[in-house]
Amino acid sequence: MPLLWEALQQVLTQAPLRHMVTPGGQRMSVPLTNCGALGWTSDRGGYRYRGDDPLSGRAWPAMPAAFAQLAREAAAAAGFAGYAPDACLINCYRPGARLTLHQDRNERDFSQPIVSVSLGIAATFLWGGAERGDRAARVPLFHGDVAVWGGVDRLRFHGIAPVREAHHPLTGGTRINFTFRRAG
Ligand code: MD3
Ligand code: FE
Repeated sequence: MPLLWEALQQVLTQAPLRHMVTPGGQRMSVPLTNCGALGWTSDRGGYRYRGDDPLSGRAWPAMPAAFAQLAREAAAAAGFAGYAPDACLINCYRPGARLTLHQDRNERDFSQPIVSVSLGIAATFLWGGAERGDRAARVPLFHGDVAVWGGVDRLRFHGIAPVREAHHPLTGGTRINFTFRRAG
C-alpha cells in the first residue's frame, strides 16, 4: 500500500483535488482529481472525459505503473483479461461527504469493467439496481478493498452514504477511492 500511497502523492502535486460543480449547479461534496490519458470532469456544461486538466490546462498526470498493474490484475482475476484503463478518477471523502445514487455511463464501451480501490476510513457503499428507484443494499468498504464492476452489473445505480468520522493511520480522517475506467 505504501507504493500506491506514494504514487498518489505524486499525482496530487501535479493535479490537486478540487470540488467540481454538477450540471445542475451543485458543488460536489467529494473533491476529485484524475490520472491517465483521460480524466472525468463535471461543470455546468455536463459530465465528460477530457485529456487536459481544466485547472492547469495541462495533460492529467500519467497513470502510475503501480495503479495500472493493480487494475489489470484485479480485472483479470475477475475474468476480464486484457483490461487497459485509460482513466483513473480519484475521489477524497471527508466526514459528511457523500455520493448520491448514479450510474457511470460517460464511458464509451460498457463491456469494459470499472475497478475500484478503497483506502483509509470505511464507508457504506450503496449497491442499487438497474432502476434509480430500486432498493439499495448497504455494503461496508474498508481500507484495501478492491472490487471489479462489470458485465450485467456495469450500469447498476450506486453511491456512497454520508461518511462517518473516523481515523486511519495511512490517510488520517479521509477515505480515498480510485476508480479505473476504460473511458475512450
Ligand atoms: C458499480 N465512486 O466515482 S466506487 C464514482 O467510492 C463512484 O468513490 C464510488 O461511484 C466511490 O463514480 C464508488 C465503486 C463503484 C464504482 C463504479 C461502479 C461501483 C460501481 C460502476 C458500476 C457499478
Ligand atoms: Fe460511480
